[in-house]
Amino acid sequence: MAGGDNKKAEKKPKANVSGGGKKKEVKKETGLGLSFKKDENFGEWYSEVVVSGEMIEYYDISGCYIIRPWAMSIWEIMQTFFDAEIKKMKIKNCYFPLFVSPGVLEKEKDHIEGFAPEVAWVTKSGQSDLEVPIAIRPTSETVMYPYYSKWIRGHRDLPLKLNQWCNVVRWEFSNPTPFIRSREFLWQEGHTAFATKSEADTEVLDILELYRRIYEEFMAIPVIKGKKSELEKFAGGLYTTTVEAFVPNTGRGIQGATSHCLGQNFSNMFDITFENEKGEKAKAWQNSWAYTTRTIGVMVMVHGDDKGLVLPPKVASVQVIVIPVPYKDADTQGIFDACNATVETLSEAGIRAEADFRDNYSPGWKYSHWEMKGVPLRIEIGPKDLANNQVRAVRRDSGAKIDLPRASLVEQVKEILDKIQESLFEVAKQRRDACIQTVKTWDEFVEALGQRKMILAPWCDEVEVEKDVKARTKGEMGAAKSLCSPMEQPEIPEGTICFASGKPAKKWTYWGRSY
Ligand code: 86X
Repeated sequence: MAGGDNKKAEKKPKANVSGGGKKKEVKKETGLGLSFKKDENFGEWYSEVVVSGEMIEYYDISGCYIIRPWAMSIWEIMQTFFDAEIKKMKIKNCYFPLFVSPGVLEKEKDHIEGFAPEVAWVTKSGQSDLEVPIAIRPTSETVMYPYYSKWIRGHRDLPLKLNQWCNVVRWEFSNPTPFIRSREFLWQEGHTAFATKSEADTEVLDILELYRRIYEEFMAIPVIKGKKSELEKFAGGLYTTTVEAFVPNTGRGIQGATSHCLGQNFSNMFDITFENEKGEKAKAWQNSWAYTTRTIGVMVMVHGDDKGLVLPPKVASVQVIVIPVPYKDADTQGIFDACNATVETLSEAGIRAEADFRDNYSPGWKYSHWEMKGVPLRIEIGPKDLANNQVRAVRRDSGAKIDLPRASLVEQVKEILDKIQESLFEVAKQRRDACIQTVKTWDEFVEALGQRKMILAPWCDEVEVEKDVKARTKGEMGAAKSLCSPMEQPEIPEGTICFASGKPAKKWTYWGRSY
């Protein structure tokens, strides 16, 4: 497989986390913690925490990463939620091939022009060149829509609502980052077709709401629902909606997921037409929408700390880790039995609990290990706890220690897990909100951008003005762009002018640097 020149501007992963090469000495778990601090060296901290937290292993192809069970289980929990919700909406799962024939890719030429360098191609089988090279899907419009054209004949064939869970490949050249920017990633892509625009419009927002829930209810990350500008929308579509998250440490916005109304652009291109009730030929209205494994990266960036990952209870595959704390002369068997009983009681109540009985690690080592992995709640059971018929619980997010009587264990653990989930969201929201700055003038805008803020400004909504903002903010850290116009628009008083052009303002829009 070849994907063009891949030597451009790639940051080499650190030696101790890189795959490949001779100096492959993988950093052994020492339990001593991270060597980088989140507030001092965010980039290195992130690379280290995803590896030490056992989410990611680096791979010997740049931009590709091994998703280990600890991260995959998070993906699966979100998948279970989202999959059930879209099934309620009568969306059906399917699977289309990984490979795209070049002819069909051509068809979408106008829209893939800018993307073409990112397309990876298979050119050989064994030693012989393929007669016709085959592309690997970067997204599946061109794979799926010829069949939509075939399957949609009359109005009774609509709506057609399909989704697939799959991998896609985009051969990116800018610095790869686990989850955030990888050359292969997992996603769901939904592709739907309707007889009317209003049905399509409704679905765009229904899906966007599910994306908000994934971020806010599962990942405990606040997001802003909004609409992308003409410059930032998917060029092939009519309009693009988004949930935008923010990473305070870098001062960058990040698109969390996207739900597009494609209008009739693709039905024109792929001849997706149907006979309507009046017997006339009509073009289908289409949507597409996706969220990716990027969600996991945003979660690490927002919640992680200097001890490692911090997992929200709702997505943690282990919500409670039980650790025996035996002393030499203590009743070790009694402690082990209490640990087993605790796991059993919690598991029966639907709480994901495990015990760490490994005898080659000390309790202290285990504490840091599970803190590194971000388990929301640790339960320690020692001789004193055994004697008092209690356990000691320690919260990962706050470090707070609470003694829990074993009689009310389930209720109290449930309550604490709920509190952790709620508190992670509240803390993240306060930090995010503290980074939002409302400005009215260009000078205020530039100042806020210098302070790595997410900037809310009144805008005239003109493409040329956004291009101008990009040009005027070009620099070391990257240009500012519009992130989204929030669905919930604050009032725009009469006479409000655009922060960048001085023309009458049409809408409030978030601006900033972004991923
Ligand atoms: C845009 C648009 C759309 C379905 C979504 O955002 C939701 C799910 N697709 C994706 N896009 C491309 O069309 C694209 C095309 C090529 Cl050829 C490429 F190499 C990269 C791409 N990246 C994004």
